[in-house]
Amino acid sequence: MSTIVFAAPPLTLEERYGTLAGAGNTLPSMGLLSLASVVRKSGYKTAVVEASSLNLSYDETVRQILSFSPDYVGITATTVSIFHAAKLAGKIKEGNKNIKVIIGGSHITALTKETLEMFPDFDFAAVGEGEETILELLNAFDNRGSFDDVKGIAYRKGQESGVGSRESEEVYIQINEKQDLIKDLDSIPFPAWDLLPDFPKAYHPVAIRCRKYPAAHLLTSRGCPHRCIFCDTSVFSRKYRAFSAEYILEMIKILYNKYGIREILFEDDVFVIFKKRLVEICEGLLKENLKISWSCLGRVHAVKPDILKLMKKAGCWQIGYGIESGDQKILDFAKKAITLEQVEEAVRWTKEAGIHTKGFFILGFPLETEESIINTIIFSKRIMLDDISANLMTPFPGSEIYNIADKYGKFNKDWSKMNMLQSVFIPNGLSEDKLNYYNKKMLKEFYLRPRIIGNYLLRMLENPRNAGNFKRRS
Ligand code: B12
Repeated sequence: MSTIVFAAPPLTLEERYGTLAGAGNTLPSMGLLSLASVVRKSGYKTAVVEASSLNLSYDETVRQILSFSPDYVGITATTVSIFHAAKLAGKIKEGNKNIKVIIGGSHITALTKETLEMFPDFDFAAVGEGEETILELLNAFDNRGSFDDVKGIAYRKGQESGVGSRESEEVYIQINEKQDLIKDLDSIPFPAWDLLPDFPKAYHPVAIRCRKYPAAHLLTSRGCPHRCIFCDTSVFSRKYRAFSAEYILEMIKILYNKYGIREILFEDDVFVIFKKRLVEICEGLLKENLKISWSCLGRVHAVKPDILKLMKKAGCWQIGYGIESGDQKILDFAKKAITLEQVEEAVRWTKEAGIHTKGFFILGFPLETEESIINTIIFSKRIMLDDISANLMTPFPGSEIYNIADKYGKFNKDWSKMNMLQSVFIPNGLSEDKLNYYNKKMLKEFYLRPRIIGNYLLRMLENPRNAGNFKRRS
């Protein structure tokens, strides 16, 4: 059987978090852990090289990858890391030109053709959900079969069996039929955490999103039924599928017992929406009596006091709400399908249940004005939030706004700048300086208040690592 190494490309914390690099997130890619687990179950040799989490250089990443003598390397990339993925692919081929490089993840799924055209060192693309696709593709490689029937891939037709970049007049990008979404997510084996060197010690979330250590994150559902125009839904679509409560509790027990994990971050787009499953998870956690704390992301329209109380009892300490804007006109344009009243109510109920609240905001939507941004700043301070994150609007490939942003302002489509720190989109009537000014102002005005500073001091007393984590990489 052949060997496939999965890798996340080198992408430094500075590139992702700018001046907040010290508090950055180094959690591993759940996609790669899932893919590695799936191919291993089918008998392939595999390994995971998390260059981004471990802050590896290109040379070190390539050295580690080649040390496994792989036949194939699978790289994952979002838009901001696609150039890093291409550079890594080139360096792998310098090391061994026979290795086939497969690229997967959100960017290649959203912009398949132009990305393959731009980066010749990617031999194959996995478009969308990858578990079925990678097995079909490895099977076609190993059996020297045709790629025509492999669902969910794209490649250079006419060059697929050659190595490197053989030039041919007839070469064109072939995008095969879409892969079917996996019907029963519980059929996927548990993520291959055991393949991560130094797990969990070397992998941590953003400092302010964690209370206990060590911590791990989970994705317990795929797809989101909502239509927010800024969200890239290209990989899992709007069709919602979920792992069962039993599957999730089993994963948590493995993390708790085998790896000593004491905090879980549920990163699902829609963790709180399906109440029956949420209740089962909470009751399961209470029954198992695990000493974990956890946080999740939530939609304000989906929470009610009773479920919040149960979540608190089961260990939930923070909910991060996608609030986006404090101006209803902007929320409506963004198709967020929530009202400011719902936001206020959900945040109040969450606080009353004893759960910390974090608000995610975006500044610089189309139609945004100084007035609407000021409304957002005032709103963020008025409601009972404990933490906020305020990012500049970035129209990501795969989101509705990517295709319409040009109509509403100046849009720089340079993928390498799409890290939400730089202003790639400037709405008509605003300027880059204004956006940066208000972004800083929002954070400063929110955090430099006695209630928030007091909260932070308490959290540091509770766990001094909450302070240390900020300093670690600065
Ligand atoms: C958790 C998460 C994070 C974590 C990532 C931890 C980590 N190391 O992965 C953190 C908080 C660090 C993060 C950061 C960022 N994120 Co993020 N994140 C997510 C989130 C919520 C879940 C990702 C996940 O685990 N999915 C589950 C796994 C199973 O899916 P997957 O990774 O897509 O992998 C599957 C397929 O894509 C495919 N696949 C992927 N790679 C490969 C490779 C091969 C070889 C093959 C065959 C298949 C394959 O198969 C996998 C299994 O089906 C997604 C939204 C979402 N629901 O997916 C956003 C998302 C990926 N993030 C996004 C963004 C924008 C960012 C940031 C730029 C934001 C920022 N400034 O902080 C950074 C960039 C980080 C980076 N390294 O590139 C966007 C990407 C949009 C885009 N076009 O680029 C998403 C899609 C959110 C959205 N809906 O808009 N993120």
